[in-house]
Amino acid sequence: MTNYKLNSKNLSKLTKQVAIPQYDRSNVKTGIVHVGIGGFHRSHEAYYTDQLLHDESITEWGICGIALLDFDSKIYNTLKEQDGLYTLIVKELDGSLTKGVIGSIVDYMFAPENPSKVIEKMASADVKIITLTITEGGYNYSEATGEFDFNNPLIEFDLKNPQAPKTIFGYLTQALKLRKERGLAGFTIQSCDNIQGNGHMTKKMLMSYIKKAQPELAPWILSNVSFPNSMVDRITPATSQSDIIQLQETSEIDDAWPVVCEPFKQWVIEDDFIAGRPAWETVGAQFVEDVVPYEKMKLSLLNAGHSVLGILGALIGYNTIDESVHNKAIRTFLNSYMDKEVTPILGDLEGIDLYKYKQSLLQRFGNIYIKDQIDRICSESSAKIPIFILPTVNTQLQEGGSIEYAAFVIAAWAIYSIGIDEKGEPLLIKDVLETILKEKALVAKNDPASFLEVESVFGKLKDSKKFVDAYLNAYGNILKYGVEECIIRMNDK
Ligand code: CS2
Repeated sequence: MTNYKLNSKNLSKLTKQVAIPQYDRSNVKTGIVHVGIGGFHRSHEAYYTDQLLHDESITEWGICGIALLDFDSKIYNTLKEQDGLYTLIVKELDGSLTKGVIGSIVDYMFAPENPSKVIEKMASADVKIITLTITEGGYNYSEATGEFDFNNPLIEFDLKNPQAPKTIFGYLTQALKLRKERGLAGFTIQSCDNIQGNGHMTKKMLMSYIKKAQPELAPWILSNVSFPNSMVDRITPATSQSDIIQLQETSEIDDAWPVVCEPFKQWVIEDDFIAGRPAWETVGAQFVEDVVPYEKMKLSLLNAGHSVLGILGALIGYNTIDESVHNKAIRTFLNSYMDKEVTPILGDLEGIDLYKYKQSLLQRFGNIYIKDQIDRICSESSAKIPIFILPTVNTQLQEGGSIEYAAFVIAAWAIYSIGIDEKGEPLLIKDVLETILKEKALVAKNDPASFLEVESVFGKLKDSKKFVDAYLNAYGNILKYGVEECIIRMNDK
């Protein structure tokens, strides 16, 4: 089979096996600037938007993808070489692949190369929405103070260099300043990150920055920018070399960076778009008045479930999430965590059958074709745990409920942070707090409670005797019996 390098010119040569954009991309303007063009954006928002653009009367909602960090140069270069095109490979539950070339990213920029170009783009009249996937840690929120972290050197840099910033806060501030000066309307800033109240968080963090950087701009922002909350969902593992080869072998496409994902997708959005929005509901998104309950459900069941499977699985020596969930003891543990500790805090969710939701999660985690990497799940746990697990713990502590399973996972994470699994193999820890975590984890071998002193992760949790007792008990047991034996004992209780 002949393979063609994926780009606009070669699109028409692709004859089979793959769906291609059936709309004129050159006609599509960019109404959306998206910051953070990793795999998740490309399996989710860009996919929904591509579906939408198949209605050729819609020409104003193309995406301009921004690579914000130096680290993102590779994806930028790939998109540039491929005219913004990439293949989305959906790995169905029966192992078959559904492949489609996605065309909604019609423009792309590498921010470190030309910051003013990005600012101008955000400030241009066509742009109505800025969407973000900048990761949980990207919001510059300090768990210790509950506020914006002005000690971050990058923030200090942006305050001194407003025209050539490095963080999202610097970019948004400068773009909004230009819009105001030019008499243009504001825009919507829509976070698509896994954070409870992601719109509220974005607003709170941006306003803190603006009050320091450009205080006179603050009132204008409050009446000209909206920050809808949204719940986003689609499991998107890192693309592996074998995915790239499999695509070459099963299609005519030669794509340097396809995206792989599960069939499931969900996007629940608060309908608060100050400058208009695409009709994403026509392609499956849900617009609701209050997205908070959906976010809470997803973060505390799916994302926390991932962390549970990832951390326990990593210590046992597994590489992928499906291996972990197919271990009966871990699966039972996860079920108990979801039923005994998470479900009671969720209350009634109108229109949602929680039992079915939890069942569907187990099926999704168990998809053996996805091969979602435990390394991906455990990466940046210091930003994930405070969002995915600790809100559940704090609510349960207030209400006198069970915290035993969560405490076990935190103890396992403390042991994981030493960097060696139970077989004695090294663990790949990728975390901005890696050095601190490792230091604390080593001290914790003799004084386990000291791990809970990492205040930027745990806040004041170390002051709860109930939690600390459960954590110490779990820590000691894991070292003595190993994760699997411990959870078998817990499950038998
Ligand atoms: C994962 C998420 O990063 C993580 O730890 O839980 O990336 C998860 O796969 C997505 O939120 C699924 O929607």
